[in-house]
Amino acid sequence: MRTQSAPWRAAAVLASVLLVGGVAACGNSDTGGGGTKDDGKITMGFSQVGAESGWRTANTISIKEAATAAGIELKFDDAQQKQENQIKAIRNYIQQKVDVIAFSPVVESGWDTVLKEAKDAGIPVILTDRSVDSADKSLYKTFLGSDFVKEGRLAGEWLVEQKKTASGPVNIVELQGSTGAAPANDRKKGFAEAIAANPNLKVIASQTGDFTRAGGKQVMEQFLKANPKIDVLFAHNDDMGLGALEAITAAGKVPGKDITIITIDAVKDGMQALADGKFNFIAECSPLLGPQLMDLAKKVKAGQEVPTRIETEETTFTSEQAKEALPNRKY
Ligand code: GYE
Repeated sequence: MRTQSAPWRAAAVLASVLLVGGVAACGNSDTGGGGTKDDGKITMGFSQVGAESGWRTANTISIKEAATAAGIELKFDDAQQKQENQIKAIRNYIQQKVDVIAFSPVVESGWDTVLKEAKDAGIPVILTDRSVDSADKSLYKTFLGSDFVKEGRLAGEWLVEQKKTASGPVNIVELQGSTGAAPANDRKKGFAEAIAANPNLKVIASQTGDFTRAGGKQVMEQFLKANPKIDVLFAHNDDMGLGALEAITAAGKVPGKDITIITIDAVKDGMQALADGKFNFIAECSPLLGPQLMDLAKKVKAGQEVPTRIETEETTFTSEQAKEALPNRKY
């Protein structure tokens, strides 16, 4: 019987060698410079901005679902739009020796110290959705997310086209996203660059509404009180635009007619408002970053090279296009 078991044993040894090799190829080797656990499973610590908007909710769902689908253990923290909470969460993940840290930085500045701590601990960092302004690009492996300047530019270019025959001044109010956030800085910049093509187009007031409906409503009320003639609202996201709708209606004006409304994101509620003619134009920003993020985490952990910048594909919507797209909209 011994002679019969020998080939079987050889096969078993071979299988276990292949298995170990396979697991290493799937990302448990040390080459990723990552965490120190060796249980064959990737653990990701993710620090989310908050739950400020429909976009954010869809983004969180995408990340959680994709982690489960990819077999990645996800530690998730909601920072409630506060940088100090994100720094705390990242330090916790470093202490827990997770394999990969991913986060969506609430603001652009002030990350160098904590990112250096992660680097020194050998834990790779992936930025998703929003970026940081760190000069040292070696502090993170890659940035997966949208081109926010382009989104602002697309919004502005649409307006330039709409108002090309305007003979007098077109008064624009702007609801900015959270102060210091990359999408707020960049969307403002892209929009300003585009509308510079027509000197009639003027931003007469610009303030943060913190990316929330409540913020959008409150700031729009102030805008309406202070400015008798508002022709256009540019809101840095759908939620602020949706909040502003209430203020505009309460002021006796018809949104989408008396005031042209342009937003960014294209979440379902925004798309509904666009289809209903209350909004006039949306530049899309996709929150469905989960599957790509998990894929990147596996690659980074396996020590594979990844592009330092991965841009999300996006489009724009008019009211007619929103009507068509709405039935198939996932978020
Ligand atoms: O546009 C907004 C959210 O960072 C792209 O954050 C994201 C922005 C999104 O609160 O709705």
